Amino acid sequence: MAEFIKSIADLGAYEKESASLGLPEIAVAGRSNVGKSSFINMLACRKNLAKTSSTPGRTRLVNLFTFDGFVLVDLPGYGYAKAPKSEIRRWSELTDGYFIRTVRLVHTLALVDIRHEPSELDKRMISYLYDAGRPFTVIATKADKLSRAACGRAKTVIASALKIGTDNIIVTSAASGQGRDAVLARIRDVLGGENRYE
Ligand SMILES: Nc1nc2c(ncn2[C@@H]2O[C@H](COP(=O)(O)OP(=O)(O)O)[C@@H](O)[C@H]2O)c(=O)[nH]1
Ligand SMILES: [Mg+2]
Repeated sequence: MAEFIKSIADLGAYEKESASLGLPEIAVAGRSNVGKSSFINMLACRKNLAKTSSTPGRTRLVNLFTFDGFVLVDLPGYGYAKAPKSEIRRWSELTDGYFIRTVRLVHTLALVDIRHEPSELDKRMISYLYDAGRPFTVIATKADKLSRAACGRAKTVIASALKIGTDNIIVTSAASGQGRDAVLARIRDVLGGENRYE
Protein backbone atom coordinates (compact mmCIF):
# COMPACT_ATOMS: atom_id res chain seq x y z
CA MET A 1 0.00 0.00 0.00
CA ALA A 2 1.54 3.28 -1.10
CA GLU A 3 1.32 6.35 1.04
CA PHE A 4 2.33 9.98 0.62
CA ILE A 5 4.85 10.98 3.27
CA LYS A 6 5.71 14.59 2.62
CA SER A 7 6.97 17.29 0.32
CA ILE A 8 10.42 18.44 1.17
CA ALA A 9 11.90 21.78 0.19
CA ASP A 10 15.38 21.45 1.63
CA LEU A 11 17.97 18.75 1.92
CA GLY A 12 18.26 18.86 5.68
CA ALA A 13 14.60 17.90 5.96
CA TYR A 14 15.10 15.16 3.38
CA GLU A 15 18.01 13.64 5.30
CA LYS A 16 16.03 13.62 8.53
CA GLU A 17 12.99 12.00 6.91
CA SER A 18 15.07 9.47 5.00
CA ALA A 19 16.91 8.43 8.16
CA SER A 20 13.71 8.04 10.11
CA LEU A 21 12.09 5.94 7.35
CA GLY A 22 15.26 3.85 7.01
CA LEU A 23 14.19 2.21 3.73
CA PRO A 24 15.92 1.81 0.37
CA GLU A 25 15.02 4.56 -2.07
CA ILE A 26 13.97 4.52 -5.70
CA ALA A 27 14.20 7.96 -7.34
CA VAL A 28 11.97 9.11 -10.20
CA ALA A 29 13.36 11.84 -12.45
CA GLY A 30 12.36 13.44 -15.72
CA ARG A 31 11.48 16.69 -17.38
CA SER A 32 8.41 18.48 -16.24
CA ASN A 33 5.20 17.20 -17.92
CA VAL A 34 6.81 13.87 -18.89
CA GLY A 35 4.14 12.08 -16.86
CA LYS A 36 6.00 11.57 -13.59
CA SER A 37 3.04 12.05 -11.27
CA SER A 38 0.82 9.88 -13.47
CA PHE A 39 3.51 7.18 -13.48
CA ILE A 40 3.71 7.22 -9.68
CA ASN A 41 -0.07 6.98 -9.44
CA MET A 42 -0.02 4.06 -11.86
CA LEU A 43 2.56 2.22 -9.74
CA ALA A 44 0.54 2.88 -6.62
CA CYS A 45 -2.79 2.04 -8.30
CA ARG A 46 -4.09 5.31 -6.96
CA LYS A 47 -5.69 8.19 -8.79
CA ASN A 48 -4.34 11.11 -6.84
CA LEU A 49 -1.42 10.00 -4.75
CA ALA A 50 0.81 12.33 -6.76
CA LYS A 51 -0.83 15.43 -8.15
CA THR A 52 -0.94 15.50 -11.93
CA SER A 53 -1.12 18.71 -13.88
CA SER A 54 -1.71 19.77 -17.45
CA THR A 55 0.30 22.92 -16.66
CA PRO A 56 3.97 22.01 -16.71
CA GLY A 57 6.44 23.10 -14.10
CA ARG A 58 4.34 22.73 -11.01
CA THR A 59 6.50 20.46 -8.91
CA ARG A 60 9.29 22.30 -7.15
CA LEU A 61 9.68 19.94 -4.28
CA VAL A 62 11.00 16.51 -3.56
CA ASN A 63 8.02 14.34 -2.69
CA LEU A 64 8.42 11.16 -0.72
CA PHE A 65 6.05 8.20 -0.98
CA THR A 66 6.36 4.96 0.93
CA PHE A 67 5.65 1.79 -0.97
CA ASP A 68 5.93 -1.76 0.25
CA GLY A 69 9.55 -1.97 1.38
CA PHE A 70 10.91 1.15 -0.31
CA VAL A 71 10.59 4.89 -0.51
CA LEU A 72 9.84 6.46 -3.85
CA VAL A 73 11.57 9.83 -4.23
CA ASP A 74 9.82 12.07 -6.73
CA LEU A 75 12.43 14.59 -7.86
CA PRO A 76 11.33 17.95 -9.25
CA GLY A 77 10.75 18.01 -13.01
CA TYR A 78 13.46 19.73 -15.05
CA GLY A 79 13.53 21.62 -18.29
CA TYR A 80 10.46 23.75 -17.93
CA ALA A 81 11.43 26.45 -20.42
CA LYS A 82 9.39 29.20 -18.84
CA ALA A 83 10.78 28.70 -15.37
CA PRO A 84 12.64 31.72 -14.03
CA LYS A 85 16.41 31.33 -13.59
CA SER A 86 16.11 31.29 -9.82
CA GLU A 87 13.72 28.31 -10.06
CA ILE A 88 16.09 26.46 -12.36
CA ARG A 89 18.91 27.05 -9.90
CA ARG A 90 16.74 25.80 -7.07
CA TRP A 91 15.89 22.71 -9.14
CA SER A 92 19.54 21.79 -9.62
CA GLU A 93 20.36 22.49 -6.00
CA LEU A 94 17.69 20.09 -4.81
CA THR A 95 18.35 17.39 -7.39
CA ASP A 96 22.15 17.47 -7.34
CA GLY A 97 22.00 17.76 -3.57
CA TYR A 98 19.78 14.70 -3.40
CA PHE A 99 22.14 12.58 -5.49
CA ILE A 100 25.15 13.78 -3.52
CA ARG A 101 23.67 13.31 -0.08
CA THR A 102 21.48 10.22 -0.36
CA VAL A 103 22.84 7.08 1.25
CA ARG A 104 19.78 4.95 0.55
CA LEU A 105 19.26 5.38 -3.20
CA VAL A 106 19.43 2.02 -4.95
CA HIS A 107 17.98 2.82 -8.37
CA THR A 108 16.71 5.72 -10.46
CA LEU A 109 13.81 5.56 -12.89
CA ALA A 110 14.58 8.16 -15.57
CA LEU A 111 11.42 9.11 -17.45
CA VAL A 112 11.34 10.19 -21.09
CA ASP A 113 8.33 10.81 -23.34
CA ILE A 114 8.13 8.01 -25.93
CA ARG A 115 6.98 10.48 -28.61
CA HIS A 116 10.06 12.68 -28.52
CA GLU A 117 13.74 12.23 -29.13
CA PRO A 118 15.47 12.68 -25.78
CA SER A 119 16.31 16.35 -25.18
CA GLU A 120 19.73 17.72 -24.23
CA LEU A 121 18.56 17.77 -20.62
CA ASP A 122 17.41 14.14 -20.82
CA LYS A 123 20.84 13.22 -22.19
CA ARG A 124 22.53 15.21 -19.48
CA MET A 125 20.51 13.45 -16.80
CA ILE A 126 21.49 10.02 -18.16
CA SER A 127 25.18 10.88 -18.41
CA TYR A 128 25.03 12.32 -14.93
CA LEU A 129 23.64 9.05 -13.57
CA TYR A 130 26.08 7.02 -15.64
CA ASP A 131 29.13 9.06 -14.59
CA ALA A 132 28.04 9.00 -10.95
CA GLY A 133 27.76 5.21 -11.10
CA ARG A 134 24.07 5.39 -10.24
CA PRO A 135 22.15 2.47 -11.70
CA PHE A 136 19.05 3.49 -13.63
CA THR A 137 16.26 2.27 -15.86
CA VAL A 138 14.77 4.49 -18.55
CA ILE A 139 10.98 4.59 -18.48
CA ALA A 140 9.36 5.63 -21.75
CA THR A 141 6.00 7.20 -20.88
CA LYS A 142 2.71 7.77 -22.76
CA ALA A 143 2.96 4.65 -24.96
CA ASP A 144 -0.80 4.82 -25.58
CA LYS A 145 -0.15 7.86 -27.78
CA LEU A 146 1.70 5.74 -30.37
CA SER A 147 0.93 2.55 -32.25
CA ARG A 148 2.68 -0.61 -31.14
CA ALA A 149 5.02 -0.49 -34.13
CA ALA A 150 5.84 3.17 -33.54
CA CYS A 151 6.60 2.37 -29.88
CA GLY A 152 9.11 -0.24 -31.01
CA ARG A 153 10.80 2.25 -33.33
CA ALA A 154 10.79 4.97 -30.66
CA LYS A 155 12.46 2.62 -28.22
CA THR A 156 15.37 2.14 -30.63
CA VAL A 157 15.66 5.91 -31.19
CA ILE A 158 15.70 6.57 -27.44
CA ALA A 159 18.25 3.83 -26.77
CA SER A 160 20.57 5.16 -29.43
CA ALA A 161 20.21 8.83 -28.34
CA LEU A 162 20.94 7.89 -24.74
CA LYS A 163 23.62 5.33 -25.65
CA ILE A 164 21.95 2.57 -23.67
CA GLY A 165 20.58 -0.86 -24.54
CA THR A 166 16.90 -1.30 -25.39
CA ASP A 167 16.74 -3.80 -22.51
CA ASN A 168 17.26 -0.85 -20.17
CA ILE A 169 14.06 0.83 -21.35
CA ILE A 170 10.60 -0.07 -20.09
CA VAL A 171 7.71 1.17 -22.20
CA THR A 172 4.79 2.34 -20.06
CA SER A 173 1.43 4.05 -20.20
CA ALA A 174 -0.24 5.52 -17.16
CA ALA A 175 -3.44 5.60 -19.20
CA SER A 176 -3.53 1.85 -19.88
CA GLY A 177 -1.30 0.47 -17.13
CA GLN A 178 1.09 -0.93 -19.74
CA GLY A 179 4.50 -1.66 -18.25
CA ARG A 180 3.42 -1.51 -14.62
CA ASP A 181 4.27 -5.15 -13.90
CA ALA A 182 7.63 -4.83 -15.64
CA VAL A 183 8.53 -1.75 -13.58
CA LEU A 184 7.50 -3.43 -10.32
CA ALA A 185 9.51 -6.52 -11.30
CA ARG A 186 12.55 -4.31 -12.00
CA ILE A 187 12.12 -2.62 -8.61
CA ARG A 188 11.83 -6.00 -6.86
CA ASP A 189 14.99 -7.05 -8.67
CA VAL A 190 17.06 -4.06 -7.64
CA LEU A 191 15.79 -4.30 -4.08
CA GLY A 192 16.75 -7.97 -3.86
CA GLY A 193 19.36 -8.36 -1.16
CA GLU A 194 18.89 -4.76 -0.08
CA ASN A 195 17.73 -5.51 3.43
CA ARG A 196 20.52 -3.70 5.18
CA TYR A 197 18.42 -0.59 5.85
CA GLU A 198 15.74 -2.44 7.76
N1 LIG B 1 -2.16 9.77 -22.87
C1 LIG B 1 -1.40 9.81 -21.78
N2 LIG B 1 -1.25 10.99 -21.11
C2 LIG B 1 -0.46 11.00 -20.02
C3 LIG B 1 0.21 9.83 -19.56
N3 LIG B 1 0.92 10.17 -18.46
C4 LIG B 1 0.70 11.49 -18.25
N4 LIG B 1 -0.12 12.00 -19.17
C5 LIG B 1 -0.59 13.41 -19.27
O1 LIG B 1 0.54 14.26 -19.37
C6 LIG B 1 0.33 15.46 -18.59
C7 LIG B 1 1.42 15.60 -17.54
O2 LIG B 1 1.31 14.53 -16.63
P1 LIG B 1 1.90 14.61 -15.14
O3 LIG B 1 1.80 13.23 -14.58
O4 LIG B 1 1.30 15.71 -14.34
O5 LIG B 1 3.42 14.96 -15.49
P2 LIG B 1 4.62 15.47 -14.55
O6 LIG B 1 4.69 16.95 -14.70
O7 LIG B 1 5.83 14.80 -15.12
O8 LIG B 1 4.33 15.02 -13.14
C8 LIG B 1 -1.07 15.33 -17.97
O9 LIG B 1 -1.96 16.01 -18.82
C9 LIG B 1 -1.32 13.82 -18.00
O10 LIG B 1 -2.68 13.51 -18.07
C10 LIG B 1 0.01 8.60 -20.29
O11 LIG B 1 0.55 7.52 -19.99
N5 LIG B 1 -0.80 8.67 -21.38
MG1 LIG C 1 4.23 16.09 -11.33
